[in-house]
Amino acid sequence: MSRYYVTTPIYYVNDDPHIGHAYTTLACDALARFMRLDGRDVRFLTGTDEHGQKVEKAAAEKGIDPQSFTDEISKNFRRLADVMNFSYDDFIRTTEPRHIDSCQAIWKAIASKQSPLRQDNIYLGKYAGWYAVRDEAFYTEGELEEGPGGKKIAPSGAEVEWVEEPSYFFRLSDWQDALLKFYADNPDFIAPASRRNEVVSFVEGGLNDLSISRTTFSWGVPVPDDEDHIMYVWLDALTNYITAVGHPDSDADLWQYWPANLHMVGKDILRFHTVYWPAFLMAAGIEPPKRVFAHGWWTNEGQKISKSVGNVIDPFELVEKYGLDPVRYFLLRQVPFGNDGDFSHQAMVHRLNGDLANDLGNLCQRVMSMVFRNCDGKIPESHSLNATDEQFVTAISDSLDDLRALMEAQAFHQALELIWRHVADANRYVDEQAPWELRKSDPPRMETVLYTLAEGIRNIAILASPFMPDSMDKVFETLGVGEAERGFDRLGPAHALTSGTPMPGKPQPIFPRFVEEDDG
Ligand code: ME8
Repeated sequence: MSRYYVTTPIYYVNDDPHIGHAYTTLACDALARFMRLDGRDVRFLTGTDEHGQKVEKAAAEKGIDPQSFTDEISKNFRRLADVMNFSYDDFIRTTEPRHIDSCQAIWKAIASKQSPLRQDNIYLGKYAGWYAVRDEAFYTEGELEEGPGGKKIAPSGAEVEWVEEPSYFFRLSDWQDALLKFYADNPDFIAPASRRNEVVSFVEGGLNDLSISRTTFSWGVPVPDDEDHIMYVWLDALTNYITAVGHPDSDADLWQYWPANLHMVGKDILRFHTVYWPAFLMAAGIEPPKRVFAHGWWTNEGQKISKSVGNVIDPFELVEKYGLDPVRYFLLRQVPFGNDGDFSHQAMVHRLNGDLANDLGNLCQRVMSMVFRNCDGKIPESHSLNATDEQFVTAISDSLDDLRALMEAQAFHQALELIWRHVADANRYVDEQAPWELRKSDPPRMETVLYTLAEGIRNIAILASPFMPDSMDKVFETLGVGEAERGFDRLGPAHALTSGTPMPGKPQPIFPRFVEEDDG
């Protein structure tokens, strides 16, 4: 069975989860569910990034020791994953012993080997330069801008501070050609294409050696054989992706999942994943991941989301207000994946009442209610299907190849568009066949039409379930489709519904319309 290993970024525990975190993990969840239904052996990893100055500072501000602080906040990310119905296989925390061991092992592996220019990969020096705690990143003078009050600001908008301390360096500058060759040999490594160009020109511009240890605080993984230093939090964090599949034990069963098929990240952390990470791995003698996709940024009603503006979107509140699957649908449908997107109440309600309540919800409710009322609460006989009936259903099952290609490209919005074309076809078929008019004039034809529609809905539900698993499970239950019969191998006429299967009860609407509360 072919393996599929997909990862989310591990989120900083300096603050509570927000819509951006939910978004990235949701995209991975839809992929993981899709690949599982497609018969692949999936490993889906998420977790929390718990070391570093930013987390240490946040704990100190609350007057709590960093370990207890991270224990608390990490739970909120796990709760988010559960509330959002994320099907992760492992939740890693960088404070776990397995991860500390793995970080020290990668450090030793890098240090024990030479760079392509035959120098030590790691050397001791002194860092004197700018650091942004918010980004946990080093910046050169040339990258900084003048902010309000003459303060120096990183391109991300984060404030920087001057840091001078002894530090180990990774000889990143020696890896420039190896990286450029890797990008050229693996054209799909960085997606979307515009991001790829951005990274290639950055690396072509030349690379500085990277400071990979800190000495002025202590919340981190100790550098092997030098207790004055802790490892730079990004080297620590990136290593989570291999820790979780057994590193440094290359005999572990889990190690079969490496290299990862996909690291999903936001555009803010592209450079760490496509420059530093493959360089660290090559230096340690480990194969780099197959692909990194950097998605875009959400704003709230046109405004940048920020705590100081007070417009942070709480994913728990969204789910409470609109329902889980509408939120899952909206986030993946509204914005071409890779682009920036804007969250607005109006757009959310428009999708919920349009695509979900009207198009898919009404289709299911109309058809299932007619079956329930007119066919004795059982899946009707199919009698003889004509060419229109057959084409209507097989067009749905035959679209799996196209859908798979879209998912492999992380084009979630197009995948949903494709499924919704089937929904539109189904609604057209209902209107054209008008089963309600056949009830008296031609009852067997009415049964055939309702059977065909139920079968169309079954196929649509299989394709849509990676995106909206709970709602599609309700559809399967109404149709009497068992849990083991919901995979992609059940698509198409060979596994069609069995006539006479009883429906469990009166069908209930799956997507109720969102009605504005009357303020007046
Ligand atoms: O960067 N829109 O963690 P982090 C879309 N610990 N996505 C958003 C978003 C927004 N407005 N805001 C955040 C870190 N995200 C590191 C990662 S990985 C080895 C270490 C998402 O908590 C997006 O995926 O700051 C972004 O990359 C991530 O949250 C940053 O999460």
